[in-house]
Amino acid sequence: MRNGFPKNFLWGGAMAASQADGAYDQGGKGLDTQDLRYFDPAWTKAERAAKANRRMSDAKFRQALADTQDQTHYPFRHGIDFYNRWRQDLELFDELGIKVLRTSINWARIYPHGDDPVPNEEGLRFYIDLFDECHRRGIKVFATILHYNIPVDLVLKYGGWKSRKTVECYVRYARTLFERLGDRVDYWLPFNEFNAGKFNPYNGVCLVEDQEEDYNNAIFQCLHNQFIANALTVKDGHEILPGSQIGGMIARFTTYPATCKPDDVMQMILDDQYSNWFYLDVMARGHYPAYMERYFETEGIHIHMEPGDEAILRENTIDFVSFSYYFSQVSTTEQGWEKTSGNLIMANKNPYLETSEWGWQKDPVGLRITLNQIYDRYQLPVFIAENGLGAVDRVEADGSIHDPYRIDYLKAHIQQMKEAIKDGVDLIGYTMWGFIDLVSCGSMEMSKRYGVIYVDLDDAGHGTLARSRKDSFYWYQKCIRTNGEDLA
Ligand code: BGP
Repeated sequence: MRNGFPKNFLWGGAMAASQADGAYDQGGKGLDTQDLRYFDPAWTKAERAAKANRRMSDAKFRQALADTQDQTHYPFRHGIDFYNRWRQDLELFDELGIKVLRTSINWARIYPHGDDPVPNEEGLRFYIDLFDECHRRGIKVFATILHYNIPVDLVLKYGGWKSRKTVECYVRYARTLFERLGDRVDYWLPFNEFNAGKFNPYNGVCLVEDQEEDYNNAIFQCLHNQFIANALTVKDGHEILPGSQIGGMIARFTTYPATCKPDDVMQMILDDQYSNWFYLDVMARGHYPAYMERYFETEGIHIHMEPGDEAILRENTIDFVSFSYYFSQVSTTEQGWEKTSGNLIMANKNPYLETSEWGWQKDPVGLRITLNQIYDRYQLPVFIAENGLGAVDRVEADGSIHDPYRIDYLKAHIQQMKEAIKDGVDLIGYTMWGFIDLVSCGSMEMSKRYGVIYVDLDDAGHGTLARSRKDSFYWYQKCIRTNGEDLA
């Protein structure tokens, strides 16, 4: 039995370009789809949670294209200005002791319009410098090739992921990264949270609901195109960089039957298939699972495949499995079950669990369950690409930030990771989400903070942007230093 974390375990931190980098109009970057998401700092808590305010619409999309100078209502345009502050930030990351940095590359920095004839050298330079500096400090790089945001022009010109033209542009973009960034990257992830395409279609596949005649069908067509883009990227990556590690990722919605009633258990199996396994099954097993045929028939979904698609999927499967983990939920056939929020979805409530301030159900044991389920299903190395607690932090008069709630959350989850390793799971890394505060993806607030590093910025984009260490910084630093042994 393996007792404790392996010697070379990859402790790290995760972030994403659209939520951190800002500098939306610097360095030759083109406008991207996340730059268009509208937020009003004056919204009440209920308004911030309202689906209509979070989701993209045709009117909002058009308005955002016209509002090119406004940053107050478009928080992804400023992020935490990592683009201009990364050198100082890396000093702090190094002090924290992380072994790996997970961040995403912004497609619109490399190809501003998506289909440009040549890449933007200034964009490539940014990543070359950033990743070289990580390596110089002994920090490995886990690069997400696409964390939601695509160049807006691909949506305007080709309909985004509905079109094979976008697949072509994406594959060329990824090939440029393999060729130009090469072994500056240690782990590659073609797509963040693959199932986001279904559960948050604007983020995942850049669809605007009221622009679509058959929204659900368009979602699955886009997903198919992304599966092909993913497999072709695995192929190119393996050819250009032999031995490279290329993974697949989902937002994991761990689910339990609400009762031991057989109908609830069956519902759990179906929920798991449709919301989780489908996406990993295609990427890791290389084909559409049989259970989806029934789903597609019931839902009237028709996916257009091109000759050769099945072989592309079959021949180019992923090397490791990763996922984000924030909550669990229950499955039931009972109508009217109480709901609560969760990452990307509304979840059925579990009476045994407490929730975060945003209603997400905290479930450390669920992480052990998930690790066992995933490893058992795929027998591939597993990487926890995201996990963390979004909370409101208070800065004391002396500048300190006491966040015992975050320490408790991380501790409980890391303890369960340790248990999963004892269970035999080949867990290779953990990149804590938003280890430096950044703009929330779902609610677009700055006040929903995940970091062990605090960033002085409010929801309206005001603040000095100064970075400081929370209590959890010192806790995570010790955890990493002792390879997960000292969690006190
Ligand atoms: C995941 C995304 C991240 C991140 C996280 C937390 O779905 O990959 O980008 O933001 O969720 O979500 P939120 O920011 O909505 O709290």
